[in-house]
Amino acid sequence: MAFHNFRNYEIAKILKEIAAFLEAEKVQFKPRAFEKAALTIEEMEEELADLYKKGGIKALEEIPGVGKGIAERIEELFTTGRVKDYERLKRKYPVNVGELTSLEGMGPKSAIKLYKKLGVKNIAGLEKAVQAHKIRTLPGFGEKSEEKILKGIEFFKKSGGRALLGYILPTVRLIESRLKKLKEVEAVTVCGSIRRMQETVGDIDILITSKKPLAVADYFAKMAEVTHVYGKGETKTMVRLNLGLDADLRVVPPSSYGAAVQYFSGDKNHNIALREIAIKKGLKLNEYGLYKGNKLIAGEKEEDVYKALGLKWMPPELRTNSGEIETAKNGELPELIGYGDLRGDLQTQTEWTDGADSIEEMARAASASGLEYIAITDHTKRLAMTHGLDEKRIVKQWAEIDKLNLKFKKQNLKFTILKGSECDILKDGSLDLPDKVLSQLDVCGASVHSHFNLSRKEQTERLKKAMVNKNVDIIFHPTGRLIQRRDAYEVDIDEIIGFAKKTGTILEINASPDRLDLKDEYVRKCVASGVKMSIDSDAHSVSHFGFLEYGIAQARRGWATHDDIINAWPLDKMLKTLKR
Ligand code: DGT
Ligand code: CA
Ligand code: CA
Ligand code: ZN
Repeated sequence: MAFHNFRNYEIAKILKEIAAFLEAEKVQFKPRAFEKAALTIEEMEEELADLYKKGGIKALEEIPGVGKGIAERIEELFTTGRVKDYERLKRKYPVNVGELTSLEGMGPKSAIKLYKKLGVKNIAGLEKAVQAHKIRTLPGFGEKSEEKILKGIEFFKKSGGRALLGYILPTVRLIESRLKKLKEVEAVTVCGSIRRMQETVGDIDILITSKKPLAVADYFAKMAEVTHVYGKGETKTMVRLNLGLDADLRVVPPSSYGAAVQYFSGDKNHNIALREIAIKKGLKLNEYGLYKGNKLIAGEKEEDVYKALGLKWMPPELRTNSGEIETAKNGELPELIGYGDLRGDLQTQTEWTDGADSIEEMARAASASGLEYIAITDHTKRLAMTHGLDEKRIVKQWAEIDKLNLKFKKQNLKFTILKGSECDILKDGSLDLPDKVLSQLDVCGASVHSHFNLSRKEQTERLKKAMVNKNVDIIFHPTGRLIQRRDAYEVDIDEIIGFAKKTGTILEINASPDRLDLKDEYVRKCVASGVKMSIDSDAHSVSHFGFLEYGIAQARRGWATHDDIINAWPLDKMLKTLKR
């Protein structure tokens, strides 16, 4: 029987929608059960598809919060590719919940409520309702939510259907590894914005060489993730994936493979600049190769194309035509921080606040992923919804950390847990915990979670006041943006970077896929100013340490080296650079 591969986040999304539909139907209890199951599944590390293949429906029922009814629906999804109940409810409520819930703060429940009360079916309909001020009069909404919705709509329009890298990369890698295993495939490279590890991705560009291109095209078009085939042929196959993105598979001859990989890796501006260099040398560059007249002088390997143009090969993350070509000409490209270079992680949350796992579980997961140390940085009391730590609870946490470090020592586990905090910066720039507490930490991060709308001057002063505190080592997610959902707050970034240099404050590159804050442009400014940075996962569960890769990518796109990133250093050296 055919197996339909659905990833955990897709299953969770469907369950959440079912919950909202059932609530609209005024069904009792069930909505809550579906919602809880969705939350559990979202957080799970193991893919349900794998669990199901190994242990069938029994294995699904063993998941806490997943009862028989829900397990049956997941099984239906795997075996038939759909859930009948869900399809029926979707017909009854013809509203594009997926699109509406892509707006910040809009859950499936609100989406369906808007449909029931106002007939809103999608974002276009929602925009009309907002413009007619119909939202503010609805119970449970109001003027503030109307404004928020409008902001969300503006963001949606700007983002133009791009996906977060962190959201799609696991699936892209799965597809890549399956293609690699095919005997008809000789080489595979995922190019485009994904190879450059850009924070968002418009589509997926895959290049292969193969002697049996049609067999590969057939395989590609029939993958479980494919929802539509635009075209299929010897040289190009184009499909739509259930990720909501298109993927192109191009087949090129081995003699052109390097040139094609170069061309389709881009970016466009980098390519245009290379082409100009070729023209100046009396050569012609395109996706088939570098030519002198009709003679191919480079094409098989990407390195050869660069070399023939008088350039060193450069990591794809640098290719934006923002100085990398000139630098490569002079042979002075930076030695970028490597994907395996991090030794520690300086921002993690645990079940003491809004994290899902215990300190010990987080530490062991970090150790298993190759790290040598982590800082536990739970939120502080102002963030009451996360059950933020006050003076008393943080002292209790230290006792547990001491105990665990001792336990690890006895077990010969070379791993250190650091006492830390993600201390809230209050409106006036003072901190949410007193200095006599903060001074006892190993590492203290501080961040803004409120009053995003201060003037540029006030916000800058607020951050500077926190930075001048000698107990504050790192500013976490320094600009507060959420990609495609919330703009950065107004702040004078040059002033902040200058002040970080002056006060010896570290600025964070938050690796969470929707933050990536600092962004690449600002990382580059820090590098130029000699301001040190940390790359932190901001993990809220054991499965989040994988985020570090996106933070490293962002650092690389900002030209950062090993020397710029303090948690790439051994623990002792890292601690010595902190202010305390
Ligand atoms: P995306 O898909 O919007 O996230 O960004 P890319 O960079 O993957 O762009 P895409 O998929 O449109 O094109 C893939 C690569 O093909 C791109 O990185 C560079 C190359 N390319 C596309 N259009 C042009 C062009 O007009 N001129 C040149 N020289 N190269 C181009
Ligand atoms: Ca692309
Ligand atoms: Ca493309
Ligand atoms: Zn935070």
